[in-house]
Amino acid sequence: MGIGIGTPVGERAGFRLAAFGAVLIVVLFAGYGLGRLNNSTAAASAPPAAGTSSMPGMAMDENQPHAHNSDGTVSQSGAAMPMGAAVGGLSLSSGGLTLVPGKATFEAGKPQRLSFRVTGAGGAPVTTYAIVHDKPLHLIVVRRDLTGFQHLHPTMAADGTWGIDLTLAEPGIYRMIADFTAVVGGRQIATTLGGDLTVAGNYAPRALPAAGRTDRPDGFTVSYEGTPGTQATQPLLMSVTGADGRTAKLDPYLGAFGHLVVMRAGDLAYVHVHPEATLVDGKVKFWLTAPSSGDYRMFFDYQVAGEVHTAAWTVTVG
Ligand SMILES: [Cu+2]
Repeated sequence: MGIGIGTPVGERAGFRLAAFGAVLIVVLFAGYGLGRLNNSTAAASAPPAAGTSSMPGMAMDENQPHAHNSDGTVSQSGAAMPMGAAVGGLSLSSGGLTLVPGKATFEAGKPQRLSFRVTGAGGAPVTTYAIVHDKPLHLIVVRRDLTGFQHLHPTMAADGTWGIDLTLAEPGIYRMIADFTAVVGGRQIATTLGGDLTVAGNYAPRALPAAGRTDRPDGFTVSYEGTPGTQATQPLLMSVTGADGRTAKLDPYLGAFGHLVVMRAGDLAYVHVHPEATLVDGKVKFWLTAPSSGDYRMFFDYQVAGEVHTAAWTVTVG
């Protein structure tokens, strides 16, 4: 993700409209994050400007904290936030695009190629995607009981077929959730589509772990401060402590110091949140509005010494 010195959003907007075509080419070939669509107005985002506050209706900086919504909009803290964040991943189709999985049945514990396409009007596969957080498409796979979380990055063949080797460890029904920004006819469509994958066998669903603030993945101690709610956007601060008891040195991962995926128990509604561009006292700061009351599982991906780890917590939103 590019780091640059920008001008205020208001000034950039005029330039952006004039130079949209040129910026789009730079973005697609140089790997800068594209600004997400907002109210169907295509606008490419210049590299983020430190201290810039975005306004509703303006293009968003991918490096500013924000949440991706299912309707192709992006909610950003600092902007007027709707009550209860929009959710995605609940449907095969949204925003005029459809997820078309290949073989969706797997054998427990056996690696198998997962392939799928995203089609637009008339069933033609989409082949152009914006790079968002260093990747053209982010794929989340999780079992219906919210175990077995995986965050993957498939690759696309020229004909628009995505593929990745996937192992589903245990029997059950899994959800695949594709999070991407398609470029169709010069328009960007940011959306999140979801479909089922099944593993035959004796499915023994696990109860959601008790709500708590500390998880210990791979020898780290990972905690969060803050209380997600539905009425307002709340800050969440994640801290990562190494086995030596010291604050771990986080590496940027996919253009941010961490990625937070929040999934609702009961329907696996998906909210993906990115943090503020800089650490706050060594902690990763997110802003989150819960889409409703209920139980959630939060998955926090972070990177230390070149390796990605995932902490997870159960959160009950009142
Ligand atoms: Cu990803």
